[in-house]
Amino acid sequence: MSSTEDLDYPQIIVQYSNGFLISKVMFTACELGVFDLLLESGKPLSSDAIAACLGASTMGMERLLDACVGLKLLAVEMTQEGALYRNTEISNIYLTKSSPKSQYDIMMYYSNTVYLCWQYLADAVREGRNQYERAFGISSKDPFGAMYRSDEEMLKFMAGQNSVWSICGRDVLAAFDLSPFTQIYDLGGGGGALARECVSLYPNSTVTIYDLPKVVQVAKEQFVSPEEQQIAFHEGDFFNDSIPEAELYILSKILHDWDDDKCKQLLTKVYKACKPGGGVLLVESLLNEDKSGPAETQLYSMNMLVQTEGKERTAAEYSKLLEAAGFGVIQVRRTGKLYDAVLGRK
Ligand code: ASE
Repeated sequence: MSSTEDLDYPQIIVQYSNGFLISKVMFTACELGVFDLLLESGKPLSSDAIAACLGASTMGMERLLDACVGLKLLAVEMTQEGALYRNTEISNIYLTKSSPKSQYDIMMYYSNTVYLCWQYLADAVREGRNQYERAFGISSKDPFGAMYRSDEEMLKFMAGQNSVWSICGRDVLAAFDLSPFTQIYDLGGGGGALARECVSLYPNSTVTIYDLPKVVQVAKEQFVSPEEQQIAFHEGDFFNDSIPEAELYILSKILHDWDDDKCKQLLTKVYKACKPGGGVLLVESLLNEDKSGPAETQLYSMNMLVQTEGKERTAAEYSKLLEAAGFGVIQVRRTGKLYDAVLGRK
């Protein structure tokens, strides 16, 4: 019998109960700058030295560091001067702020924003709607009005979304040969990390990030440099403003924010704007057709419940939405990573 089936010691239940403790330890070590300090120092450090550098208690820091060792986020070696801590390879790559593949920003968004919404998961399930009113005392009518309730929150969201593309962007863009499309719009492209991956993978393409004016402003100021000449911007609200003509539209983690009606409305608009022979690329985390998994996607769908008006969907569900909007040939590619790709052609 495998440990997950042992009824005397239900390993899986214990593991799931402790799941949030694991997340919070990792988020906290990131937030306090443990991994950054150990990267910069270039040599293993004692808990006293780490605590002193980061302005933390020695007692609290030692416990946090030991927990990170247990979680394999740090390594420890015993010396005559006592225990010395260093980053593991994976921590250097993904948990330090400065690494090109850093997941720091998405973790800070999870730890400080998503976490607070999940406090009201039971209410979200009872009511079938997001929990901004309970979590932050703000109206939940317009989810992006709520998510972008301050410039700081908007920036944290944009940075968080960008960090995801540093690990998944290439795979979703390479899932199809997009080289025939040179004129591309990334609708809701935010901080531009996916646009950047796109122009690097397809050097003949130009990607225009279409997003709300305040998002575009921050993207220009903080995320995309003017030297990146293959990336352009267009300010607008894709539900209420016009969408310019292009060969390919990328909708990356957009449809999962909205209900079927809004998705059809947006896709119909995209279809009308699209050049004949062009297409739309949906980048989403796909549920299995019987909705039996993947667990990560199911959990993301719970997150869409507490934070948005949308849900994660199956490939067949996305295909139906695309067909309803007029798109013809529809192809699905699973990447084996968090996000998958669906291409619809006009
Ligand atoms: C959205 C994406 C996210 C809207 C709200 C969000 C993410 C977190 N909150 O389009 C990133 C993806 N992660 C999850 C849990 O869905």
